[in-house]
Amino acid sequence: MALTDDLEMVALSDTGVTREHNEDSVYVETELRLAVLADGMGGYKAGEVASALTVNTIISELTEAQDNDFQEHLENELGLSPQASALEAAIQASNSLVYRTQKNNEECQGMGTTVVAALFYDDGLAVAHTGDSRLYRVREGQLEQLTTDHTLLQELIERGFYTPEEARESLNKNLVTRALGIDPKVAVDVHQELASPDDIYLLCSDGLNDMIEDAEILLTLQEFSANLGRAAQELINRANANGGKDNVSVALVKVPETSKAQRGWLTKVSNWFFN
Ligand SMILES: [Mn+2]
Repeated sequence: MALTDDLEMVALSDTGVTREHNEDSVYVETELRLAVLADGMGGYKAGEVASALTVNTIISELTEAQDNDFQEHLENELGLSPQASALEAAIQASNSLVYRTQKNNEECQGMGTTVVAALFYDDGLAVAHTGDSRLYRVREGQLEQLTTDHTLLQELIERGFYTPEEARESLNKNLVTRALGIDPKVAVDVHQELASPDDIYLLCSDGLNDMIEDAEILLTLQEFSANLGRAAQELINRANANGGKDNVSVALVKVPETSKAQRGWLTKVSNWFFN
């Protein structure tokens, strides 16, 4: 049995306190073991079209790839797993669709969207993102951000112009340098991670991490780790309590703790080594 065979997954989205529309889309597809989140932009209606198109396209492309056992994605010169490669292809497909829709419909002009997705398989996951929607992981009491924002601000931090603390106070912090739907092709960051028992993965839109500090995200996830649905609701409540200036969306995925059987086996192995 693989580590990711029995995941717990939830998704939740909220308009927030000050916005009138929710342009985020978030979904967890348990059969696929996929969590995907998109934060649309482009004004009235267009943003929500872009994010919904993206999430739906990624799900349908990956469903098809999985039905074909990822055969189309077996060969990959970048050393990506078939699942990671399929995830990237699915994001490229959604980029083309958003791009064409934007070009062909006047009311959709200028629309775009961020995306972050985690596809779990075997003992790990493929991670892909474009823009400033994030993936975090809680492991052994630590919160770690597994994606790097594609924003002007992040570029300035990397060049040493800002510390992350100064960045939080800065004005143009939401200026993304990459998004889906803007050009016929998009640059997607893709990588693979190994999972551990008890890991919690959090996908979120900037409406969460702009409103609450990483330390509070960690505390909330630890406090409510036994009830993921409650944890998701608490994160959103806290973002809204701090002003809720943007739509706020989260997806949570929990890897089961080591089963007793596995623990017995691990004890046996460690006894061989340490006795
Ligand atoms: Mn947002």
